[in-house]
Amino acid sequence: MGFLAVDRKIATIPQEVIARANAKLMDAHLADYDALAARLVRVNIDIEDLVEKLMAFSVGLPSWGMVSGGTRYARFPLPGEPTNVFEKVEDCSVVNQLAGLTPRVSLHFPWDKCDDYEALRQYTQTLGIGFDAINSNTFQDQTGQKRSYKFGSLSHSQLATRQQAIEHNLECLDIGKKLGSKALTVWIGDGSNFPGQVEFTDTLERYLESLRTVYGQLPDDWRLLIEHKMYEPAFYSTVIQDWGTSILCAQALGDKAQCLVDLGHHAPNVNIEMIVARLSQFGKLGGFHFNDSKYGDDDLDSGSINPFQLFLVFNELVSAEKRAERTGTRFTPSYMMDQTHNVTDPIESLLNSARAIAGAYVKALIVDRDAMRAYQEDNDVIMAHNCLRLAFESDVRAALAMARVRMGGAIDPIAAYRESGYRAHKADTRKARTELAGGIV
Ligand code: RM4
Ligand code: MN
Ligand code: MN
Repeated sequence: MGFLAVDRKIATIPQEVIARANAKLMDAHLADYDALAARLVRVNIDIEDLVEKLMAFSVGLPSWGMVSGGTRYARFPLPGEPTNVFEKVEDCSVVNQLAGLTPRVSLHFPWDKCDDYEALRQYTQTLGIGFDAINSNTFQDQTGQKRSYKFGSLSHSQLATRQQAIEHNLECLDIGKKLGSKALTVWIGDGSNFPGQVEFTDTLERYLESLRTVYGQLPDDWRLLIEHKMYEPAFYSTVIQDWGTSILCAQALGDKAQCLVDLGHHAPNVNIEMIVARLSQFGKLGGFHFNDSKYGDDDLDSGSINPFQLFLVFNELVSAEKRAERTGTRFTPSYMMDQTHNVTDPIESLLNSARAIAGAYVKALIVDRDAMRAYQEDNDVIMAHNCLRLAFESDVRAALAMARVRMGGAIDPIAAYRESGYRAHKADTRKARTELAGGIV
């Protein structure tokens, strides 16, 4: 099999560094690729189709995940981490260069505020990166802010606080329009910590009323993504606590409102892949925040804890894609990551995550759906289940590596990244991020 590196015009890591790293692994990679191709031929799958699909697949990076995060207790900064949105975008382009598949960044305001959005747009474009959904933040107070969000934002009991939260979302829309984003993700921390603290119906009613104003200003080709979360920071009740409330709100608002599923925002053991199926069946699956978790909203690297769940989610996505093809409808959820990197270099975590997400997608693509359907009709449980198991247990790494190589990326992204000395160089040239306070991101 040949090897066709795209000549990328812009690269943050010198392309010869990647080429040198790849040269060491190329023979083994091509042998693995041929072996995988031969195995897939036996089940009537052309590996070239898979690589093509992979190259067309993409997932957005979280700007807030580019810096080292922390827990409630502490944050341990990483020398060379970005200190502003331009540097965050620069690191995103490194991830994209090495791993491919991550050509967009999702910004979070006011964290990513800057003085010149046109300059940001142009800079981002030269690095081959585009903008995914813009995220608003009314779950924290910002310096100089008139009213506090301590007791809520879009659902706050006082109109003036709700108004302030609405205005922040409208400002996010304006920034997003300047940058060329096409979606606004709204996640609120509103809720209560004690029974009796709020009236459930009133808070949701106020939330909807506020969001209607934001929705009213949404351009026609945008969508409003509603992100639910079971708890935290509100520990007794959350206003948008689950996908049920999320879909009700999306339906009440209109066609441009859809639901965003963050994998870490559910109770343990919840069947998330089924939520995905339900939302897509009713045209309300708008996007994802990929991450992994063991206990709560841990924001760990995608695929690091429960790769089978990630695969099952993609199994539903591929089946929804196929249904859309059959019915001539559009199915275009926005895939994004939402991770916090407390003890790893964010670039390395995101490289691993891109591989895990794309891997789950390819495995979902090789599920023998016709056979599975026949077994389902026949109630042949073990064989239907095995259609999933066999796909999940396949080693598809060579297909992923080939997609990366063809996009100018690395066979082993982390090895190439380490060989480049990128972070050490940034530690010398970027100013240090000093605030040491705890905090999720
Ligand atoms: C929340 C939620 C949001 C993200 C913030 C930082 O838990 O996942 O998507 O914007 O964290
Ligand atoms: Mn999220
Ligand atoms: Mn979260």
